[in-house]
Amino acid sequence: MKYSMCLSASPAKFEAVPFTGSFEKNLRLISDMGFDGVELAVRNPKETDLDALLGCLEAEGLSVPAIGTGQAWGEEGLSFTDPDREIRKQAVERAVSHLPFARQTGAAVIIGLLRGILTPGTDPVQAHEWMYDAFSRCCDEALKYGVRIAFEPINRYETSLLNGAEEGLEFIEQVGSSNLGMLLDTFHMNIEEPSIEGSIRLAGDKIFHFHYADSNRNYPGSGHLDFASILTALKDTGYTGFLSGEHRSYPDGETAARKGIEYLKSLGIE
Ligand code: LER
Ligand code: MN
Repeated sequence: MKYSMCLSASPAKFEAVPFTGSFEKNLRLISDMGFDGVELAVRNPKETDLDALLGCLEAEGLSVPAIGTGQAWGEEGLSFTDPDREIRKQAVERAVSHLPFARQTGAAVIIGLLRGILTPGTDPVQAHEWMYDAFSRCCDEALKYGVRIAFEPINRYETSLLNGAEEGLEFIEQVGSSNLGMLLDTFHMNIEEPSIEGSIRLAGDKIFHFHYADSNRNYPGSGHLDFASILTALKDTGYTGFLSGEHRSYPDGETAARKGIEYLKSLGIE
């Protein structure tokens, strides 16, 4: 298994990332802990010196398996399902603007909360159509760049649009793009899935990326998820991608990241 750690290119509100502060210092720590890559959260590629970031990543020998796009929602309120057409347009443009860097790094582009929530007063069928339209456009553009899009089911307390793996897979099938797959996150799965292992097996080769956190969204080993069983199910699907740490920084970022990777590696599931 290959390991990556979620890291933001700029300060952000999202709490499930262990590291804040100096980007270069964090990269060094992450590399020293035995991670193979960094999942980079980028708010706006046009306002980020991506060449400089890439230079730092290369200096530490870290790859970029995926790019997180959720800050456009969390920090700016852009979404695929906003009732305002202009905001929907900007959300799609923002997603598309990640593609050049994704091609350069070989990263998948994650679409999680950029799909939005169901705004009060919006017809769910209409929201679904907007979402379908936005994903179709992103996938068409991404195909031109040879980039994969990883759609993330997210638990009901963060959005009411597509919470579980089964409905996520139906949506992916409906969009019908070969470059659209799924990001499964053990924290959301623990809330939404009838069986975490069963849903991993159901998603099979549509799993493009994977987030780990324990049941309490702290580092693996600090909650009640059975990671030996979860990683075995994932391995059985033939998954060869990264396990990406997206968990809280309790008791502190460095300790959490270190304990998480050490615990998962100790399970011996290669
Ligand atoms: C992002 O990967 C995620 O898991 C969400 O909880 C973001 O709100
Ligand atoms: Mn996640």
